[in-house]
Amino acid sequence: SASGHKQALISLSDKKDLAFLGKGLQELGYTIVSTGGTASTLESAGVSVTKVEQLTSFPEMLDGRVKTLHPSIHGGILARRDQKHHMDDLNKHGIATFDVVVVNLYPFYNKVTSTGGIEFEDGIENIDIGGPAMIRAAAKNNKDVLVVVDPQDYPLLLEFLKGGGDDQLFRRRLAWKAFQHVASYDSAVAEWLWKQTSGISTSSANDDDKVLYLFQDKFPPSLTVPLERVSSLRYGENPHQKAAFYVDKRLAEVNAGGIATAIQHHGKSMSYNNYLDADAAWNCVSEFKNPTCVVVKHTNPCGVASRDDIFEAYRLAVKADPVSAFGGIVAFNVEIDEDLAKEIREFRSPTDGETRMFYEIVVAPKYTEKGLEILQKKSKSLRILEAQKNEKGKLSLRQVGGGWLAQDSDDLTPQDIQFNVVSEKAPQESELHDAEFAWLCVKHVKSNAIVIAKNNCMLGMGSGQPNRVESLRIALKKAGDEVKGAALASDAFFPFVEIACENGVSIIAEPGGSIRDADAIDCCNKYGVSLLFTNVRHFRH
Ligand code: 93A
Repeated sequence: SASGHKQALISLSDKKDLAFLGKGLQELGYTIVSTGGTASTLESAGVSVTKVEQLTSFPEMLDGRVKTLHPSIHGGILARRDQKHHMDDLNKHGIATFDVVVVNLYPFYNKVTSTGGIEFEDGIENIDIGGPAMIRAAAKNNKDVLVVVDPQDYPLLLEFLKGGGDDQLFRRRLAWKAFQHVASYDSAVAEWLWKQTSGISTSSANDDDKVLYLFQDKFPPSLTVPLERVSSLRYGENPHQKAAFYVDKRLAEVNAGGIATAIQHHGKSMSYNNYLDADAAWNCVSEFKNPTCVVVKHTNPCGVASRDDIFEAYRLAVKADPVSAFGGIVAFNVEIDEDLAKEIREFRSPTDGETRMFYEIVVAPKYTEKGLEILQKKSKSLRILEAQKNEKGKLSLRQVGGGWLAQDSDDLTPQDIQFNVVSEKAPQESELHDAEFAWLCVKHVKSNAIVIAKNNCMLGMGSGQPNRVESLRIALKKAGDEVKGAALASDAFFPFVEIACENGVSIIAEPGGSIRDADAIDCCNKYGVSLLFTNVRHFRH
């Protein structure tokens, strides 16, 4: 500092490792200046502190809203050491420089997401103003001020100071982290405030105050998604693409479930494509209430089966398309115990009855200890994931060149919609059930999507074809003879009813609502097939 002795400013809400930091700085000869609570904690740990009030000659006021917002603090942080007139200013007012600023903020995010919620006024009081001001000031003057916002960095800071503290790159990294910290904090505040605006009456708004009407939209005018890099991936979709994995901090902190926060118990590290496929498999299997197994390849379910006996469900899901299932992702919506794990380990490919099935990933909500142990022995590389069910109603984001698309997640269940019978033939209970099952599956298949299913089991699917008739042909071919008496679901308008009828399906579910609906109905009547209109389209692009 100006007088040659070193000063550190510490003001922390999260007092984790504060004693360690304080003792470390004191040993290095720093004078420590702190706000009320931080000062008390340091003093109880035997570290001597100067209170901020002593520097400012002002008490903390307005219930603590103004503690550190004072020239004695901000002058000491912001002054340029290489500008004589800056230092003259400090001397004139008797202000000493700070070399180190350690601050973390009021835990706003945890407060507003705490169970039971929080009153608007309480939320407001938890918005930190003085903290971000100090962090930003210190980060701006990073050339001469070290700024630390993360308790994990205390040991690094002390090491750095012991070594003389010359490395400008290290100082810039801390400054980057500091601005990142404040930015994600402000994002959380903005998002919370956005939520507080819904339901606010706009009737009092005058006509030229159009901006208020924006708040009746579901989506905010700008999105603030605090993403945190969890890991670097070995590569992206292809080996020549670099890649990393980010977790949405807000969702992770409120335990919103989903593949991003799954626990990996075993196996090679997750790859870019692994995340995509595991996500698809987990989303699909989570859809079902009964014990279900889903096999996914390249983000499409190629086998889906529900059974009271999960063993049988597993075998059926693999048998639906054993060639595709090889090297796929297997997901369960029930706990994997010892016996099921053995079955997964031992099951032989239905194609030759010999080769043991090989999978990239197993996903389940739970494992018994034994179950886990047995799966771990299946192979070194098998990734074993324990995932929590996705919370509904989450924002879905996808990237396009230069921008992002936002939408609600597609959370509709068969209970939310109506399967209206439009044919002469009314379906039997079991046929209706097959149609619902096929409809649930088709939601998870890339458009154009056709699913053929019967007795809680997917028999064939056609996905991703640029025309629907091709998807239909593929689904029929996969279902083979089993198509007779099965249900067919189409993700969107289905003009190829006749082909389906000729091949022997007994019930068809599609959105309906096209000018050619009458043709479809006539055709089903001719073949004695049941036709259901759902009024709901299920594109997945
Ligand atoms: O209410 S504030 O926005 N006004 C301030 O002037 C101020 N200065 C520091 N909050 C302020 N702080 C915050 O107090 C810090 O960011 C830190 O989180 C907390 C530490 O308070 P204490 O040391 O009393 O526990």
